[in-house]
Amino acid sequence: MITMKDIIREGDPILRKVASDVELPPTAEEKNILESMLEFLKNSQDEELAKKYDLRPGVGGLAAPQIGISKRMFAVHFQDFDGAEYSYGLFNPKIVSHSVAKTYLSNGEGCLSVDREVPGYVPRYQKITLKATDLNGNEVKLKLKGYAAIVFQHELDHLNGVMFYDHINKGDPFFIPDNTIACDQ
Ligand code: LHY
Ligand code: NI
Repeated sequence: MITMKDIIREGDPILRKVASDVELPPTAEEKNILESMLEFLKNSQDEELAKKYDLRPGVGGLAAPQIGISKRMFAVHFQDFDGAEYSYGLFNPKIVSHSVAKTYLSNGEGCLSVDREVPGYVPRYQKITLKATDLNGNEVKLKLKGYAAIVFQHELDHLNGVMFYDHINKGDPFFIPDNTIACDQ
């Protein structure tokens, strides 16, 4: 079972590496790891289990490099602002198209691998179309917008060695670029 002690923190070079493609079909071990990543997210969202295992509550996404595995896979488990549920373990996710428009969370972003608050806006594509292979071996094509698009892009970034704060404007952390709107409830 994955717990907080398994989570790689900022400063470890693995978080800055470009992860390798998973050769498909995935091995049983790769599938097991991705399933346990999804289980970690579910546990973190269960108040009792989060307390019991001392998990950071309400985590919505986890990428393999964050548990020390430099492979292109991540899990997400969260509800969108309008209640839509997203629960996936994905191999080799890829953005195949995206909007020009961008969006950002007014409260900024955080990261399981970052034990500090980093203030500032993180502009991301407002809409993306993502292709990947899911845990059942099916190719999936997901159209995502707003909050869901933000979470998936945050996780995809981890596969490319990118941290959320890399996107924050250095001179003016709350600068809003052209064509960018807040993602709010
Ligand atoms: N998990 C974050 C989490 O709290 C992801 C996140 C946070 C995405 C804020 C968008 C906004 O679930 C991770 O850091 N996973 O990488
Ligand atoms: Ni993160």
